[in-house]
Amino acid sequence: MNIKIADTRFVGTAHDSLMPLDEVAFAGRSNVGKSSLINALLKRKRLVKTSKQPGKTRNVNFFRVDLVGLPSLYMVDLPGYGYAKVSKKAREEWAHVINSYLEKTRDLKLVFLLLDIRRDPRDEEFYAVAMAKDIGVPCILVATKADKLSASIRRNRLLAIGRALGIQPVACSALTGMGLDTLWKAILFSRLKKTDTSE
Ligand SMILES: Nc1nc2c(ncn2[C@@H]2O[C@H](COP(=O)(O)OP(=O)(O)OP(=O)(O)O)[C@@H](O)[C@H]2O)c(=O)[nH]1
Ligand SMILES: [Mg+2]
Repeated sequence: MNIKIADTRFVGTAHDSLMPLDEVAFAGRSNVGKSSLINALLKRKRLVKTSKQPGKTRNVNFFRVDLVGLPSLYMVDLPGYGYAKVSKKAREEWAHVINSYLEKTRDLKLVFLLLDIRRDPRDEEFYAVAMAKDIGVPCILVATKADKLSASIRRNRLLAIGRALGIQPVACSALTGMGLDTLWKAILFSRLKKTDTSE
């Protein structure tokens, strides 16, 4: 896939001041690798801050991506859920931030739901899949940190996760670049489809 990126930049944490463009959101548990995946897709090392300390991303962060020969879009880094040490208040705040994003967005074309390839899906993942279905946005399951496993264990994990959630995951690694091409194809395809069916 020959995607040419002309420019990428952080443009804010709220829709209010932004011009409308297609959005692709990255959702998933804290520390699963959302920010790293955006950096990898955009071939940038430190556009999005990553951290060994979970719960780093608290806001909805918009990154504008200008592509050569294709319309611009936003990659939307959502705050990570399910960090065990976070208080009830922080969890409620998280739900509020996500819900107000979903209420405001008009241009969400695709959700990447990230899950660490070594972990089994839990309530939050089932909930996120159901929510995407509810709002009518295609959801692609991304099994992150696939570089941590050998090929045979990786295959077994993908099958197990796929069986549990009813969606076949794409194995990805921000480190080796595995799966990134497939994600770019999904981004391009989701935008084409919407354009075709618009009035
Ligand atoms: N081996 C490996 N490590 C990864 C990969 N992606 C992310 N990591 C590591 O996982 C940790 C968390 O990555 P982040 O990208 O900050 O995770 P996040 O989902 O944005 O986390 P929050 O912002 O807290 O929700 C960092 O130490 C990353 O270096 C990957 O593909 N392979
Ligand atoms: Mg992050």
